[in-house]
Amino acid sequence: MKQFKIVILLFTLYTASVKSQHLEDYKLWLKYERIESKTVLQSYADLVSQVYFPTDNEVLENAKNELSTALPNMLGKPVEFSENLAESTLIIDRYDQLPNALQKLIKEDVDNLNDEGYVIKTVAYNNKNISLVSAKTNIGILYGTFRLLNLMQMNEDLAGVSLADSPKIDLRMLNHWDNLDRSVERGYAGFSLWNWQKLPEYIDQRYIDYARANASVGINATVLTNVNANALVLTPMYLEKVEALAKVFRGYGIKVYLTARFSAPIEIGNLKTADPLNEEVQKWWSNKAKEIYARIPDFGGFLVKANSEGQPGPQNYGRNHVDGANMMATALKPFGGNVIWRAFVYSEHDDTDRAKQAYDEFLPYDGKFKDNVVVQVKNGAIDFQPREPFHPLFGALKETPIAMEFQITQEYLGFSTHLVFLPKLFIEVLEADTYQKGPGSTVAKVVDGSLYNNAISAMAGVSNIGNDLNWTGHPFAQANWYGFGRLAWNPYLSADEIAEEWLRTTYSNDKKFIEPIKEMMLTSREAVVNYMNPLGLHHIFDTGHHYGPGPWVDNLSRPDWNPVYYHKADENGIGFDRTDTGSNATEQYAPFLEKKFNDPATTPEMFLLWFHHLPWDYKLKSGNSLWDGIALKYQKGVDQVSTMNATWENAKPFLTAHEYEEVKMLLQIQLKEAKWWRNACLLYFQTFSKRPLPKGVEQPNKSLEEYRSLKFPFAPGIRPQWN
Ligand code: GCW
Repeated sequence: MKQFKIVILLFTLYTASVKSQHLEDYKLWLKYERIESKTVLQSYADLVSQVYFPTDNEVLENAKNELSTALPNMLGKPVEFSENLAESTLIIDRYDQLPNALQKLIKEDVDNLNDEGYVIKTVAYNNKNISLVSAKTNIGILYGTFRLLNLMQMNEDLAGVSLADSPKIDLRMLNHWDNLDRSVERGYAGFSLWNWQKLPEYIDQRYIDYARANASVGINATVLTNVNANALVLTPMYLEKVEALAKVFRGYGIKVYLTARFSAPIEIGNLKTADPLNEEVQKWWSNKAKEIYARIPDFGGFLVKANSEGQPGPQNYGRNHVDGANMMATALKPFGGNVIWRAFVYSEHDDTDRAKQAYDEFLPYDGKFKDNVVVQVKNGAIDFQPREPFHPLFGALKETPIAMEFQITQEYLGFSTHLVFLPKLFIEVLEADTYQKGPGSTVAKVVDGSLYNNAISAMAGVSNIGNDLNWTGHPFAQANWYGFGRLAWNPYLSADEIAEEWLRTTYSNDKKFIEPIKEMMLTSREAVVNYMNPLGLHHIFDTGHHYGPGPWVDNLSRPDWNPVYYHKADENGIGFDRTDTGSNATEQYAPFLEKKFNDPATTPEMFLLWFHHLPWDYKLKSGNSLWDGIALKYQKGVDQVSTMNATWENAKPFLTAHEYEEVKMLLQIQLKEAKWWRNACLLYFQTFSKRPLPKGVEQPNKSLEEYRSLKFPFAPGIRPQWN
C-alpha cells in the first residue's frame, strides 16, 4: 500500500513537472527566471530596492504590473513600491511628471526621442546614483519597462546604463490570416486565438499575454482577420467582439485593424454595387467608418486585398486601385484611420511574367493615393519564397508610403516543423540596395521612410501565431515573431543580436549553450534554401498546401500556379529567363542592378536561376557544372540539417528534458523532409539533365514515381474539410 502511494506521489510529481515544463513554452521570451549569478542578483536588488512608479492610466498600470510579476520571479522577493521619489532607487515616470532637477539630467536624451521612445539611464540625484526610465508618453514608459526587464533577463550590467531608443518605423503590425471559423490560412500553430463565439464577454487570458508579448518587442498594430476577407466582421455582431479585443490591446499600445472586403456594401449593406465612384457606396463606407469609430475611437483602419486571387475589387467596376483605396481613405480620414492597400496582384488574364505584374500595375499610380493610404508590398515579387530578390517596387515608388510585408508563418519554409530563423531572410531583403537614389538606397531606408521622407512608414508580418500551447508550433518559431518585432522597431539590427537576445531570454545565459545554438539559428535559413530552392529556384512546391516538393506539377488551371512555369527545366537547361532576352523583369530594377542581373556572370549565384535559363553544363564560380552545383547544394542543405541535429544533441545538458525532446523530434522530421526535398527534386530534374549525381550526393532511396504519388489532403494551413 505504502509503495502504491509512493508510486502515485511520484506520478503526480512527474505529471506536474511535465505540465509546468510545457507551460514554460507558453511564456515565450518573458520567462523572468530566477537570476543565478549572486553578483548580478545583488546589483539588481540594489537597483530596485525602492521603486517609484506612479500610474494614472491603464498603459502605465500594465507596465507596473509587468514589473510586479517579473521582479519577484527574477529576484526572489517582492518589489517595494514607494511614493517617495526622493528616496527611490528606480524611478519610472513620464518626463513631464518628473521634478525639474531630474528632467535636466535627461533633457537631451528625451529631446531626441520620438513619441514611442524611451530612456533608461543611471543618473546622480540627491547624492546617489539612481536608475531612471522615462519617456514622453505612456507607451514609451511601457516599452522602456519591457526593455529594462529584457536587459535584466540577459543579466546585463545596469550600473551606469545609458540607453535611449525610439522605433524607426511607425506602424509595426501583425497581419493575422485568421478566418471567422477560427481556421488560419497558412497557419501551422493550431486555430485562431480569437474566440469569436465567446467574445465579447469572455476575455481569454491569451489576449492579454498576446498583447504583452507584442508590446515587449514594440508591435503596435494588429490586423485581426484574413486578407481573403469575410464581410461579416464589419457587421455589428462582430464589431462588438472586435471592440472587446481592441479594449484589451489598447492598454498595450496596440491598435486594431480589420480587413475590408471590397464587396461588403453588397454583401452586408444591401447595395447593388460596390463601385468606388458610386455615391451610395461611398456613403456606405463613410457610415461604416463612423460606426466603427463610435465603438473603437483609436481603430487603425482597413487592410485590403483587392482584385487578387479572386478577391473582389475596384476593377470589377472598371475602376482602378487608386479609386478603390482613395474611396476607403476618404471614409477613414475624418477619424484618423489608414488604408493599407496590398500590391500582391497578378492576373490570370495577363501572360506577362507574374514577377512583373505588381510593379507594372502600381508604378503608374505613384503619388496618386491619398495621404492616409499605404501600399503594402511583399518582400519579393513572387510569393514569400525561401529566397527572392527584393521586390522592385521598393525604391521605385517614390511618392507613396510603402509597407514591407514579410511572412512570419512558414508557408514555403517547412511549416512549423522546420527550424528556420527568419530574421536572416528579413535582413537580407532590408540590406539590399535598390540604387534608386544612388548607392546606399537600401530597402530598409525605403521602409523606414527616410529615403523619400514618407509621411507614414510601416512593416507588416503575416503572423505565425495560433492557439498551440507554445503559440507558434515550433518553439524556435517564437524567435521569428520576436525577430520580426525587433526589426520593425529597428530594421538595422543584426540577426546575430536578435538571435542572442531571444536565446538568452528564452533558454539560458550560458555562453556554452548560446554560441553553438546561435550558430545553428544563423545557418538555418541558408540550409532551407539549399534543400528546397537552391541557386534561385523558386515556387516548386506541391499544389495548394505548399507542403513538400512538387516541381513536376504542370496541370493547374493557371499557368502561373504551376511549378514548371517557374523552373522551366528542359533538356537544354533550367531557370527562368528574366533578362532582356526573356521576360525583361530585370528592367524593373535601377540601371545598375538591371545590368548586373542581365548577365549571369555578374548575377549573385543565389539568384542565378531566378534571372537566367542556363545550360546544365554552365560553369559555376566553384568550377562545377550547373547540374553538379544544384545537386551539391541539395546535399549541403541535408548535411546542414544533420549538423543542426548534432548541435542540439550537444545542448542537452543546458535544457530541461521537455525542451530538449521537443526540438529534437522536430529536427528529426526536418532532416527526413530535407532528404525528401533533395531526392524528389534531383530525381525529377535528372530526367532533363540526364547526368549522374556527382560524388558526395547520396543516392535517393525511393523512385521519382513514389515521390510524385505522395498526397496530403489534410495538410494544415488550408481550409479544413470534414471528410
Ligand atoms: O502566399 C499566397 C498564399 C495565399 C495568400 C496569398 C496572399 C491570403 O498562398 O494563401 O492568401 O498569398 O498573400 O494574399
